[in-house]
Amino acid sequence: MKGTVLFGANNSFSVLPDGQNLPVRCSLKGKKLKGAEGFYNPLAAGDRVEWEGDGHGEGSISALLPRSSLFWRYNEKGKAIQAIAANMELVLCVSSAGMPPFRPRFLDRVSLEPVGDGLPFIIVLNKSDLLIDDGVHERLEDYRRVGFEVLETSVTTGQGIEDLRKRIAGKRSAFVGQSGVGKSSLLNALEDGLGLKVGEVCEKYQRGRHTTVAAVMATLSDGQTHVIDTPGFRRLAVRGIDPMSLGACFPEIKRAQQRCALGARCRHEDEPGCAVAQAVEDGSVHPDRYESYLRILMELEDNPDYGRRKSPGRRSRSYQEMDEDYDV
Ligand SMILES: Nc1nc2c(ncn2[C@@H]2O[C@H](COP(=O)(O)OP(=O)(O)O)[C@@H](O)[C@H]2O)c(=O)[nH]1
Ligand SMILES: [Mg+2]
Ligand SMILES: [Zn+2]
Repeated sequence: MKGTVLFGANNSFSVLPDGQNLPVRCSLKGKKLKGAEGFYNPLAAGDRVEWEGDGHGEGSISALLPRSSLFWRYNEKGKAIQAIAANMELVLCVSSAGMPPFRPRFLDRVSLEPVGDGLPFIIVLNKSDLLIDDGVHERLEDYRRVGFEVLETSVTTGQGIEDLRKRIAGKRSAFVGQSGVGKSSLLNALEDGLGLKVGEVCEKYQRGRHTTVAAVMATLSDGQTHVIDTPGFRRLAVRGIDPMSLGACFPEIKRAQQRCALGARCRHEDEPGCAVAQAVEDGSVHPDRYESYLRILMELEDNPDYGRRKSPGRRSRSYQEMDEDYDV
């Protein structure tokens, strides 16, 4: 039989059988799951699986079915890809106007996979009831200019919740972002009975607590809209992108890079005749987006296992130093 993974970890998963509305607790059949080889974890919320009942109300999963999309992160401890949400049609990156502070560089990192995969990527600025800094407005305008959709929401005042509901209606979407920005609160605001756990933001560090330990898929009462709530990450290491393809994951850099003198060989760092550097000068690429690009480029070049081998001595800044900017 086929079913969809709602949540789970290690060897215990909640699977919703096709055509039914009560999930079944399933374990994995055997040590290695067919189809999940090479991943840090075998299954993500939203995964489609082949499973069979054990006759006592539980079941076992025998195979992972092919994924139409995957949101993943590189697990630095496990040195492997950790699957977080699967088979979604939209990715929403939730950020907040404050508590924790708006982190455009984190947002840029999150955008790479969806943009690279051609999935719609929507920026949600939650907590818009808090004072929004001019700098934040400026960056949001720039994201709109680049072509991203931006929604401003507040769980406190209800602003934007209906727009959000319309945007995700009938689709399966993944809500990602730092801890404490209000992902679970937003989903609970969409529907009363969803009951996703809401955490507090630690005043001292303005960090959210990691209340969602693994991603959870839930279905709204229309029966057609599926949402995946994911745990917040403080850091998002980027791997798995060929450094020479990175420019194409930034829509505005993609547009500019076609005019680089070196053509496809240009890394857009300090090459002569680089049209991206020119675009930064004339304002069509925001300097902060360009900075994101350069940092991620170096990170990819520094991690040859998951990208092209770097040429020695090319790095100008230490990786540690760069890290701190997106470690909220
Ligand atoms: N002021 C304000 N606080 C919010 C809003 N949305 C969520 N919060 C608070 O932010 C904290 C973290 O929310 P939570 O949903 O757990 O964030 P998550 O970690 O992204 O899932 C909680 O204390 C929420 O009450 C909002 O729109 N405005
Ligand atoms: Mg949460
Ligand atoms: Zn260039």
